[in-house]
Amino acid sequence: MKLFKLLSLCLLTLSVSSFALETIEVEQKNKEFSEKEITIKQGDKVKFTNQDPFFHNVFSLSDAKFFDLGSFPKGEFKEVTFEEAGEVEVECAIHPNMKMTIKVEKK
Ligand SMILES: [Cu+2]
Repeated sequence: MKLFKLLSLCLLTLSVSSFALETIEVEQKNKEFSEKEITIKQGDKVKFTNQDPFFHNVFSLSDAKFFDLGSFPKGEFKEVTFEEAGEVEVECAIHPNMKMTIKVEKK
């Protein structure tokens, strides 16, 4: 009986850790990303929130993740899921100086 309890505890821990996908928030404020570089795991999401009183258009041309969120105004956010491992360079189409890196680690 004790062994059974231990086993089920192990299984529970395993399933929680393999399904716990994270959402990491990155703000766009003062024409900058709030993080210059983040490291996430495959399957994690990044939530891009615009905190500036003007539009941003977050995108990436990287092989590991190609996306274009379009321009969105203050207070709005868009989420991107990173399924593939690799390095993703994120930029803003409206402000060429805005850049950040997302490192996606293998799960
Ligand atoms: Cu911008």
